Amino acid sequence: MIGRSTPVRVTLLALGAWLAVTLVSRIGFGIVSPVEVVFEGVTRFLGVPWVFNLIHAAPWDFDRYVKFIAFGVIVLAWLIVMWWVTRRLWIWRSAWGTFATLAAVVVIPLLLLGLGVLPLMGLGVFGTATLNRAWPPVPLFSASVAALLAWSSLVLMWPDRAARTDVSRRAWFNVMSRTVLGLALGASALSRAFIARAQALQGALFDAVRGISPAITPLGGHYVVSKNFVSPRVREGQWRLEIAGLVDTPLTLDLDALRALPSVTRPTTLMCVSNQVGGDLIGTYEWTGVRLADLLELTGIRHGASEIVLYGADNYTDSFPLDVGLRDGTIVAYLHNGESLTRDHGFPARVLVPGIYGMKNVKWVERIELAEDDHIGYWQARGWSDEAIIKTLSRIDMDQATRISEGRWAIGGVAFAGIRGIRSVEISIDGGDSWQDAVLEDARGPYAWSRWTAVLDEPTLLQGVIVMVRATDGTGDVQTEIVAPPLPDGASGYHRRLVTPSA
Ligand SMILES: Nc1nc2c(c(=O)[nH]1)N[C@H]1C(S)=C(S)[C@@H](COP(=O)(O)O)O[C@H]1N2
Ligand SMILES: [Mo]
Repeated sequence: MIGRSTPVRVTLLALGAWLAVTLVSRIGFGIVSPVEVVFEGVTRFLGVPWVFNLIHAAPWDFDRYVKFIAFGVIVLAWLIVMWWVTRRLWIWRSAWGTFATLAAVVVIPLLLLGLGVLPLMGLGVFGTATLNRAWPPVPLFSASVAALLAWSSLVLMWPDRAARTDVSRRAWFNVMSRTVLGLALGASALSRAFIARAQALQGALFDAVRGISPAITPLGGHYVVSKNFVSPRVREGQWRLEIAGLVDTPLTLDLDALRALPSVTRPTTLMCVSNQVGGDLIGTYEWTGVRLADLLELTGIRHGASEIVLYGADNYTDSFPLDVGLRDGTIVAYLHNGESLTRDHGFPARVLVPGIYGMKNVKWVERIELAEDDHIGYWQARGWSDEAIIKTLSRIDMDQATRISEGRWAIGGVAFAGIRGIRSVEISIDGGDSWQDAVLEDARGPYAWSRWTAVLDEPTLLQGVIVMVRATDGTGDVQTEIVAPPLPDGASGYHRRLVTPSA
């Protein structure tokens, strides 16, 4: 049964198992894999935008497969080297000694990687500074150690080698199983401590930076935009929401009926299409309301419906495609930050639709109509974009840095890319020649902006320094530096600001 090709087979098996575990935990649980950490680091370290250009030129979502294939090749090479080394190892006559030798072969390269190579690349210990996730690499690196130990023991126990050692399979199994168990327990305790510490440090940093936007905009702090000189006053008792058009059973709700339906609460960032680079027509409230998908569940959707048209009490209309309306984040909201909507924000109810600009988030909404064809809304008739997909934005919130420790000063701001999310934020102090990673705070939810902070050292700052910021969205696309005005589909370009130390 066991022939010459066994080591190769065992190696491939171990590699396959390892990749399977990594893929399942990535796709199923969103746990960032060491594959991505290393890939991210290598590409960033080598500064090879062409790698990404190549990947993004592919017509399908090639990106993640390239990462896994590339990393698979690296792991395979490593396994082959280890197999070669273990074959030539001096095998002691005790299970522990043999085990220690093997463990060193496996663990030392991992420690070198985690404590040496990755920090040197600026990715933090075990890659903890990457991808906005401080902890997942730690348990996964530990799992990799365990998997590789298991593999190495298989190599050791293949017959022609076993024949030359006094270590019994049972002794070997005992040692190995105990170590793997210990490793797993230790790693989970370690990573829990790590999470707590990282969160505390991060929280303290964001609290310390003066002038940074709060993650949730306090009531009254949100921008207000409407076509009206004075906001319409809608009487609660007279207000009705009609859902009509291509539905099976049209529905009319008063405010009590809307409030009685199951609701959701979501931090959602709204941004006006006319927001300038660095502008403040952006804010994040926690909105509460009923999912539009749930409302359309009640009415049914007739064949042929492809567009949702909204009508406000101020003769305002706008529309978006049906599939955008059916997104989880699209709601008919009646509370912001736990309180009834103010008149300016659309009392008694308004629509929130993540991913597209503010104008599509119709306030004082009275009628939701399913239609067959696209509809030209109020602003579209005036030349503004109909698709209105939010462009990636990043903003520096202050022009005075906060001193956080001896010789170190911090600035910060927000970044937003609609439903694509923010993967990373970088700043440049040399006009864009080089970029340094900012610390990213976890967004409060998939529809909310992310806050960032970055540290500047004193000599840089003293004379005043022009800081530039750019973000990378959740799909890996870097914010465009091409300058565009707000009309017709939103401003773009990098925000820059002269920063000095605070008095
Ligand atoms: N009924 C109605 N809804 C409207 C508008 C309007 O003029 N009338 N303005 C839109 C625009 S352009 C923006 S940016 C957002 C602003 O929402 P906010 O004032 O709650 O921040 O509302 C949108 N919804
Ligand atoms: Mo807007």
